[in-house]
Amino acid sequence: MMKSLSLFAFFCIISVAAASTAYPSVPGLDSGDCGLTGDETLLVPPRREVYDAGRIFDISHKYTPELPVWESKEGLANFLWLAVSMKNGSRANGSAMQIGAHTGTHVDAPGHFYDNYFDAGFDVDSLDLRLLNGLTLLVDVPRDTNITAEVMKSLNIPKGVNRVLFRTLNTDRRLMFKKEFDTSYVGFMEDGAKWLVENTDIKLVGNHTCGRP
Ligand SMILES: *[C@@H]1O[C@H](CO)[C@@H](O)[C@H](O)[C@H]1NC(C)=O
Ligand SMILES: *[C@@H]1O[C@H](CO)[C@@H](O)[C@H](O)[C@H]1NC(C)=O
Ligand SMILES: *[C@@H]1O[C@H](CO)[C@@H](O)[C@H](O)[C@H]1NC(C)=O
Ligand SMILES: CC(=O)N[C@H]1CO[C@H](CO)[C@@H](O)[C@@H]1O
Repeated sequence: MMKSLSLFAFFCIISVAAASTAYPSVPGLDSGDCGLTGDETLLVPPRREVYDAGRIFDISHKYTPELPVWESKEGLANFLWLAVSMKNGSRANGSAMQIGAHTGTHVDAPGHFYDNYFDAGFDVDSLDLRLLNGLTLLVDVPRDTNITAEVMKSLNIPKGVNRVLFRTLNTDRRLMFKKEFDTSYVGFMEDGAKWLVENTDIKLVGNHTCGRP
């Protein structure tokens, strides 16, 4: 038992250093908190965002009632409830939730934009897991523009790079922490997306990939 405790403490130190430089943490989530208080009677859930000294990052946003929802002012609101509870005599606590599949950190299925793909059953399970996991290039996009063909060209992303996470003005504006959906978010313009497909080896794009008309 003691051995596994010190291992947790070790991970914790690493994640504090790495998380502060690599990814804006979720507010209210202290990534330095490794769930150990020294007092073993006090239970604190371990929540880590960085693993193995930066080999794996958890970049998902926490689902909270304030998380923005597409074109809504209300945010996610009461999406989670205790359907059965021990306090009411059940053997276990069981939560239920209701959210749109396009909410928070998610991947778009091929059927999201193409009806024929939807009808043919191209759901997220049809995506290649090898593509969804692995080495990813984090690229900073100039903050005064949407992602156009010209911007894509200027980023000079080398051939052979398959996964790219685009960090944009959205991050600086902390849009994912604003309850009211903000339509002025930065995203790919159609010519930017076309340039990417025609001139790079990128197969996985992180963040806003919705083409603007
Ligand atoms: C179980 O549900 C009760 C409410 O009925 C709650 O007070 C308690 O914290 C829950 N326990 C766990 C382990 O989630
Ligand atoms: C327990 O059951 C009562 C009566 O059905 C209900 O009003 C209450 O919300 C329930 N509490 C929980 C935690 O499930
Ligand atoms: C990106 O495009 C959106 C929609 O046209 C616009 O509201 C926003 O201001 C643009 N952002 C930048 C930085 O140009
Ligand atoms: C990695 C990255 O750029 N994430 C950003 C995606 O866009 C939201 C806003 O919609 C930002 O809050 C994220 O930081």
